[in-house]
Amino acid sequence: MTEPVNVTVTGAAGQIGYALLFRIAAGEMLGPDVPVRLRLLEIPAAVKAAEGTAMELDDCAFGTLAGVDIFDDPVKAFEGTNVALLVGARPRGPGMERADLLEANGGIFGPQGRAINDGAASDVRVLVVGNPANTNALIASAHAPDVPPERFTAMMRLDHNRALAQVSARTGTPVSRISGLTIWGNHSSTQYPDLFHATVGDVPGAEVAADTEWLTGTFIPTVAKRGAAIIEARGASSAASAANAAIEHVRDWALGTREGDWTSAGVVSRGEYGVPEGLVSSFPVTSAGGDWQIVEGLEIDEFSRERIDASVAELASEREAVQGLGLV
Ligand code: NAX
Repeated sequence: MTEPVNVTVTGAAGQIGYALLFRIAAGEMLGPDVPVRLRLLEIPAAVKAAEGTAMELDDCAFGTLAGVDIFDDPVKAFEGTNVALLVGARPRGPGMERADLLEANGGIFGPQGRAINDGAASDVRVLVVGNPANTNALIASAHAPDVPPERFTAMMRLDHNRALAQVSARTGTPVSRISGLTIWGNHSSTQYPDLFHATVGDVPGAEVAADTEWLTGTFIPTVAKRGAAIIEARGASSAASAANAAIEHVRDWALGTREGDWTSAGVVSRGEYGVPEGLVSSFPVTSAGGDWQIVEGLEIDEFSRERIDASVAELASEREAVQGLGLV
């Protein structure tokens, strides 16, 4: 049997964790023939709940699950890890300022980055889900000087999938026949879902986007504010769709993106499309051989440029804030 892949999931007892772990264990993330060993990290108060989840994982008797270990210490949780899903984060509490939120998360993602640096396997790949995801990825990476920055990514796949679903609903085109969509920038309400390079069935995305009233009045805000709409309807934030997006992000990273298409992921900028170097921003990306590549050479018109710049400016100001706090 192949050697199991070590997968560390933080925030394992949370709602995304609950929607995620069973699918990873069932082989949906790395493939049906790849055994996984789960390493769950929680805060001490939630370890008991994580133990309950581990009991349920046992009870599924998944053929691809080689074992489950539970930790409340990041140093141990990331030992030998090949894939790290950083889901647990500090949510914004009532009256909490942005700087407080960034500082609280710095206290989580700094030590986790350090633990990954010191203990993870040399092929480690990291997906940050916990918000503010892009800046948390930046913080973790800054604490892992021995791990290439390309290995730290932030989840934009849920936004990407939300955009696909909206275009599908608008045009009646099956999702499988929509390609070339991009989410640019930050995982926040400033993100820019870009239809201009897409193909929707047999129609260029630019044609769908030509209805500017729908584009600016419905499509862009619906995608960008979908998280809030889910909370309003469900009384809780997105969980199953977020878990699904995390699985798809890692699956594509490990196994490659679909031929002739790209997806969106928060990856470190080397200055592509004018995004300042070092920011973890969403770009159009393909994956082959376990590495993301930014799709280059797309023409960006004024409409898109303005929106990309606004979201990237927000990322730059988050970086400035965490620099000011000494977190990067
Ligand atoms: P929950 O509050 O249900 O679960 C979070 C879990 O993390 C809790 O069990 C908590 O004990 C644990 N935790 C907190 N600090 C920890 C630490 N230092 N080490 C290990 N575990 C820790 O939140 P959930 O709904 O699961 O969401 C998790 C995160 O995902 C949140 O930050 C949320 O904002 C973010 N999201 C990101 C999305 C994205 O697209 N990037 C979309 C979905 C989601 O909103």
